[in-house]
Amino acid sequence: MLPFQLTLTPESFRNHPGARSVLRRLSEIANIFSQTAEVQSLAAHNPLIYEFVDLRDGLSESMLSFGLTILQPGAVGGEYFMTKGHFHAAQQDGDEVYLGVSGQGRLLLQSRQGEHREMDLVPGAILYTPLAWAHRTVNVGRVPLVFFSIWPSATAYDYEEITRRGGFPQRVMDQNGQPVLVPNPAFQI
Ligand code: S6P
Ligand code: ZN
Repeated sequence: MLPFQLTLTPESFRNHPGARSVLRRLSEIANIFSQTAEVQSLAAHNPLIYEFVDLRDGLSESMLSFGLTILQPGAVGGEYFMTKGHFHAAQQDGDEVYLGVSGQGRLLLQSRQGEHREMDLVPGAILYTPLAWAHRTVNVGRVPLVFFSIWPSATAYDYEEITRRGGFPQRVMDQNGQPVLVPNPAFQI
């Protein structure tokens, strides 16, 4: 492998050799939103919720993986657009760093014991997620939320545990144009 450089733009990441864009439309992640009737009403349109431009492919386990996420603005029944969220699987946990590039977001975190934290993901913010804290991002603004993430390539993913728990302890709802954290009654460890 040779040295290379990128800039913090979607185009730079998309055009990099080996980059892979993962597109998540509403139909694929419908079960993460609490308002099922509103999910149904948006089903025909099936909006793009986010794109994750992933530079994991082709990297060996001793390397770093990284990517750029572009999370669209919007809401489903008052719940802001968000990512699926994941743990990094127990046998291959790894810490992770997020860097806010543009837009206004929240990072939701939960530990394996069910503790939770929320942090602002805004331009210039550097957010450190320690091993074993699951993470989900939420766009609480009116423009796309763009952020950079970097983590050890050996890290594995666990999305199923998030589904099993009913999501994260907190949800972020739009109340009169303002993001408000509300407890998620469906959450269980
Ligand atoms: C990777 C890191 C992010 C997410 C991306 C999409 O460890 O946490 O790059 O992969 O934001 O989110 P998700 O939950 O669909 O993987
Ligand atoms: Zn992650």
